[in-house]
Amino acid sequence: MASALERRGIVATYELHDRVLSNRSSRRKFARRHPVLDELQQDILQRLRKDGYAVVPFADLVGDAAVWPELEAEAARFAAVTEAGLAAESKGGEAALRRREGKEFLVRKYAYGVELGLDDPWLRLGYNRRLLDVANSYVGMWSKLEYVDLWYTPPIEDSERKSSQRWHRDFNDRHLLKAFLYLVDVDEDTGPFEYVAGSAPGGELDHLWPWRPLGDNYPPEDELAEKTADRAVTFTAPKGTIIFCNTSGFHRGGFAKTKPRVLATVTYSSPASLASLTEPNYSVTGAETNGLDPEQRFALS
Ligand SMILES: O=C(O)CCC(=O)C(=O)O
Repeated sequence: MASALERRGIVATYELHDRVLSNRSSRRKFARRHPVLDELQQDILQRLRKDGYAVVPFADLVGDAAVWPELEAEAARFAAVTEAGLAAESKGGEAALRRREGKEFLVRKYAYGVELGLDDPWLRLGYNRRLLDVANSYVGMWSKLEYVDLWYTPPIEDSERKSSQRWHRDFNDRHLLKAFLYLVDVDEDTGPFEYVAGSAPGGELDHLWPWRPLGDNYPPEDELAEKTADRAVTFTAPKGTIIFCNTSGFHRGGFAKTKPRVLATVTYSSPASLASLTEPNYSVTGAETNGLDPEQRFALS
């Protein structure tokens, strides 16, 4: 009973912040300082509005040729450390690998409660204006950068999908945009990300087990597959591919069979979500955000 009441309180807080409090003021901020999107960003936005996802090569969107080699090298370092840790664990040893309850099948670089400097390459990816302007335009307000991480998903022998390897909607916001950056080539055996086109709120399939704050978001896999078969997209793609998507629509991934998957992920949420349903996984050290644009400062605050 207490927990049902608590849930109702959280849902009411979310709706209040979405309609009246934080999101309204965030929408106003966006209306006052509209980003100017180039042709590629506008195209991404249109695809996001139509299907709930858009795929783009990192090099085309970010453009700065120095950034990709740095991210690739950082990712390779993380993969090497993780693989050494996994090897030690398999021999009965201990390794300081970060995992989260319920999603133990993948290893995270940061997980939760990490302090990051503004020069952190993954944080920089999250507050890069090329991505942030797409996110803010999609949600129609200044968004918050809620989560920044690098994931290593080892291949597993398990034949059964678990948690986010199964079709689900993220429970924590209807104004949600994630960007997944593949750091290795991803094929069918590498646990590709998958998405049901048109299933985000406002899409043609939003009526299927519709999104609700804190909703019951894992329908039976076979029923969902039956109803959405022709709309499910599997993102096999080379490294250096960004997948933007609203994960309040149906998605799944990370069911790696024979090869590890390495990807970076950043999440943009509305302020209402942070007021009720989520917490950022990082804090920024040094309070050095003064040199950033107001949109970036807001995203990191
Ligand atoms: O690992 C994947 O491909 C799925 C990730 C996911 O479900 C999420 O980030 O919400």
